[in-house]
Amino acid sequence: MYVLISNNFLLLKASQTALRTVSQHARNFYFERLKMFSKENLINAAAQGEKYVNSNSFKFTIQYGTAGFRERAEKLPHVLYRMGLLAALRASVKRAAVGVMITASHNPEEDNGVKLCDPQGEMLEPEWEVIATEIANAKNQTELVELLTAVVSRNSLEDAAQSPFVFVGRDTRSSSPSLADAAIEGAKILGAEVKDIGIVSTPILHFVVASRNASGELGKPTEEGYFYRITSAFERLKEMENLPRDNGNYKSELNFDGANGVGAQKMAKFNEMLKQWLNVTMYNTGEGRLNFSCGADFVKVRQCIPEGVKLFVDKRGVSVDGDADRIVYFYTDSSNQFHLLDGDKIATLVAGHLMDLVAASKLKLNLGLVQTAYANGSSTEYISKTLKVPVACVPTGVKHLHHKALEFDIGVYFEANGHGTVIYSQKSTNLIKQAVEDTNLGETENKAAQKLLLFGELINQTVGDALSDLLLVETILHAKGWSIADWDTAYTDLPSRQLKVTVKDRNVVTTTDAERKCVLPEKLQDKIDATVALYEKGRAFVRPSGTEDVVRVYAEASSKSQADCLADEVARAVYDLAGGTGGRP
Ligand code: G16
Repeated sequence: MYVLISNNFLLLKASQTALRTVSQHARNFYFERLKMFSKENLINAAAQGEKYVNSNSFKFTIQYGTAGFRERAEKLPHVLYRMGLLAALRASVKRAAVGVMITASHNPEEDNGVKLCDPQGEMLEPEWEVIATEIANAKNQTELVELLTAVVSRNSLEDAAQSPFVFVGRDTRSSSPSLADAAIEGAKILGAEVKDIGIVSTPILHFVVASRNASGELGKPTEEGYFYRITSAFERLKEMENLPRDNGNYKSELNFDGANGVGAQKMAKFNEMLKQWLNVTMYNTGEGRLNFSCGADFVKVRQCIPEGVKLFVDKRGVSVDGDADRIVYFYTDSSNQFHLLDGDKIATLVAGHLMDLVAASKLKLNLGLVQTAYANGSSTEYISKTLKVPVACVPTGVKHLHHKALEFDIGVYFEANGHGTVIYSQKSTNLIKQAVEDTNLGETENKAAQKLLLFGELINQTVGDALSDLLLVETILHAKGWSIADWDTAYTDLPSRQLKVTVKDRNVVTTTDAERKCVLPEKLQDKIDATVALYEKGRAFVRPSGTEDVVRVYAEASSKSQADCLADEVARAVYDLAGGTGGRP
């Protein structure tokens, strides 16, 4: 008995001590949290980042461009560390998870970069792009601490007590793991809980972030959750259609060019999960150099079959880019002529199909399409005159298209380079769900609503997603019983040509009117106008790239040779008036 009492006494004592220790930990934890963004911790964070700085780090200014920072990989470690710091601050301000994606997308293997993703899977807010640029370029620790302190005080984060949450993903570049480590260290030093999701496509990272903040509405916030959501919707749409695997002119064979990047790895997973429906032959799966003579950007700009791909007449070929957020289709006809079906063709196919479903469902939803200046003139004419869909034009960059697309109940947006998606407003989703559950609705209306709902799940609505877009296109072609040539007959693209001009400073070129008019340098637009006037159906514009150190030139005209000549002339005008370097084009 004595022993028992004694034991109980000891146990009581032990649990009191344990409780004290636990509450001490909790207090420490609380105070640690309070110190997350204290001046002391910001100074410490800036000091810890010094190991990523070298004598060349500040010899150049880096800009948050069309989709984040992009540079030669060796110039980026300090930028990535600082973007880790920024991500922790951003997550605290938004009180939600954010994402950091290490990638330079379509750029060469030697480049790398970072795209920051906001809580709903959208691109970083423009105001914060400015902050990101300042922080990336801070010349020394003092300047960096000042900038961080300004963010903390502007957003009253001094007492932030909740640990921010940051997802980090990366592409397959050899420089990506160490850059991801730098970003992770930066985020952690400011108290963030970091989930490293390894090698993923950019759209998977965006989905995972959105999904974690959507309280289960999008499924699990993991790569598996992404595959599950998309493949389930794909299979349920197939079940509803109840058609054979090959339907009419639609055949299940597909030739896939993975750009030697992450898209190939993730497509292999879809391939395995959906082999009942698709017969995919994979090329450029990682055996060659990333984006080199292959991938969506190469195919779009060069308008030819990517290296290594064997294509039979009228068979579908498809290319994605280095981080699998862009997609283009292509084929060759019986006269060995190459045909490109780019983002414009995808947009028209998708918009047309969704419009038919909206009409069949009798739901009152307005559908609109968003393009950029790169959209082929024929596509814009087809959308407005044949599809009779409202069409808007915005500057290059998914963030601009996404923003505009939010104005519609169903917003379809695609850049000609194959970057795009569809977004349903909350109102549309609610109306569609109600229609699906409405037992009084006719069978046709109800089925159309069910399909609209499933398309909304098949589509990665957070951002352009090459693989989700691929399954979307395949589903529509299958349902229509169309070959790629059938799809291509909707309208004929005007021949076009894109060129790059290297200049001393690409920022001397500024534009307006959704990049269709050049403001500076003076006289450049006059020269473009005068040149364009000489070409039948001529149109051309120039703009500074936001991902490469070049000025881009786009031209279209009634024939291929005319488009080529027009592009060459405009490129020479850029070279002459905007400080061209190297040989004159
Ligand atoms: C990024 C953007 C796209 C943009 C492209 C080219 O794509 O996400 O919206 O069209 O850059 O931009 P720029 O002409 O300014 O270089 P990605 O696939 O490279 O990330």
